[in-house]
Amino acid sequence: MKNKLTIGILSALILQGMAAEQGMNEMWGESTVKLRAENAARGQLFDEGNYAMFIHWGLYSQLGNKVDGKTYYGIGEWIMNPRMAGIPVEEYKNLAKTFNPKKFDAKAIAKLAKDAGMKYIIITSKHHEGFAMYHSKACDFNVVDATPWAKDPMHELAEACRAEGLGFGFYYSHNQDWTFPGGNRGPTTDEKGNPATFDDYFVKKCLPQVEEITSNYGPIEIVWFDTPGNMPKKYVQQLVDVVRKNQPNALVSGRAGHGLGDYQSLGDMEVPHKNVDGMWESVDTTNDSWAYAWYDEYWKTPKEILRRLIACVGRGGTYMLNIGPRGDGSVPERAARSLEESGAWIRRYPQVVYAADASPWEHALPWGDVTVKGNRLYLSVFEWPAGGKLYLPGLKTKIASAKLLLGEKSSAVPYESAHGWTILGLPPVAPEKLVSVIEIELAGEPEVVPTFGVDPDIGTEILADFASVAGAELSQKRWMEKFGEWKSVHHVHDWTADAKATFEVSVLEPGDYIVSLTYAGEGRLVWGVDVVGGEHIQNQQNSSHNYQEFPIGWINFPEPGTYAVAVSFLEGDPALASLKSIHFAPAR
Ligand code: JFZ
Repeated sequence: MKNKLTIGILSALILQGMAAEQGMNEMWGESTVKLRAENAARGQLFDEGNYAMFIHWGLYSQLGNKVDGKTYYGIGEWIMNPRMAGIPVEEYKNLAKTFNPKKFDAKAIAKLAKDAGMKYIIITSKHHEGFAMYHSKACDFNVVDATPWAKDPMHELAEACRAEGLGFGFYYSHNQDWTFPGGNRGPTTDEKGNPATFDDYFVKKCLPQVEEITSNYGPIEIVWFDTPGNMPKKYVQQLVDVVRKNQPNALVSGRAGHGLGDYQSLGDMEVPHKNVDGMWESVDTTNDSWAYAWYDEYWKTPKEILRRLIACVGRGGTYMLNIGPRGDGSVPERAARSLEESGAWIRRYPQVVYAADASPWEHALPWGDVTVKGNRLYLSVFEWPAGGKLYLPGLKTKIASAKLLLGEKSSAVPYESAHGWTILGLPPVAPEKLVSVIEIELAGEPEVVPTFGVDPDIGTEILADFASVAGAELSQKRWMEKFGEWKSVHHVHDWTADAKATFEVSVLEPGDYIVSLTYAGEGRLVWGVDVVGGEHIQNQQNSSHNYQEFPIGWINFPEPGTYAVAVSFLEGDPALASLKSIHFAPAR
């Protein structure tokens, strides 16, 4: 559909300055922006808030991954574990004698979460190593009875959250307890040398502590049980029953075990590539460790936080992002800065995140991602097109209006359709430093053809998750970069002679495109790429243990339309050849 003015003329109007169009602040979801814990329905902060703060803070934080002068690389809350420093139980328990977090400031942390745009905080009440960060009467290995600080930070933090209108909840490691007799991976005998069973741990510590954290800190948003391992269902059920009894409005995390959680917790540090149905969350961290690690200065930028948050919302879920306060209770300043800057953006565009629904494309797009509110699409543009045109493949619903937003102001965006694509005319400079937003109001329910579009302007990567595979395997591979730092890839592997990984693509602009493949493997490999029914190219390239992008060559799409592009493995070690994705870039 072509509107009355050509793209050129309207672009000129845009360049003359953003036309301030009021009416942007209609009540699309003001109530959601002002969604406060005290008036939220059960699960509303989770399901509409879509964004939360995770906090890992405990005795391990004062070590910061350094023990006797040696640094251990990996997730800091596991420092006691043999896979890290292997600290004996009694030596670890002695750490409590020096825990004195004088810089802990509950109000500042709650304000940080609020300013970040987060809707609740979940903090470690007891992690795997067994130290309770609250005043527990069930076990004196806790922050009040065992430390010189002798304060319960959780009362202050719960109160500070309430004052900011945030929800509050606890992480609790219900199966693992490395310091209490009978805890999973803990001592197998008690102080008298008598055998200790899991039941001993459960009855003496776990169950009473879950009673405590669900009784003594006011309304709880979520009890975040973790790593159930082989914990028998009867125990998990008892804990869930306690939560239901004491906190009927609380959710139980997906990691309670035996499917007894209220939602699905995905694996760590990953954002799904495809839409996921139902209530689910991704948990991630501001650097690469959950607990504070002195060396870990690799922080997510404000833009990366927004990219992962919007991707989670775009796939239909909730994003919980972690901070790891230092042993003195202070929050790493760079983490705070990224949270505050990304939070400032969310305050300008709350409609993109809060009570927003998943993208009808069901995956990210080359320039960014889409979230939905009713019949409004919010296009979050992370990579601003230099050519002044943004390409949107497969939108079938008629457009009523298209606007480039600048906070509450906006300007009309010219658009036209061609071969099932919508081409939006944009000014040469992005209006926002981090992410610019285009609002498309549709004349009805969003309906799209979710075929991957080969963007005529910027590179298009299509992950192996989206391939149809025959004669090889497609599976998710997970590994740890550093200990506990989880990565994952969906890859095509175990190739047979006539195996094919086929990608369906929509092409708007015919012509030559540079095709590259991202893969891992060993030695030199020969890959083939076919436009099914059209050109075949192949090339030999080297390979690497790590996933790396290698060019294969130019390939031609003779006219606009939908094509099948098939990747084949022709020479090399088929057992180690692991295909992660295919890339298309205009050959210009
Ligand atoms: C667990 C903890 O062991 C870790 O210390 C941290 O608290 C994290 C948030 O949760 O780690 C996990 C748990 C589950 C998976 C990966 C790491 N998983 O399902 O892939």
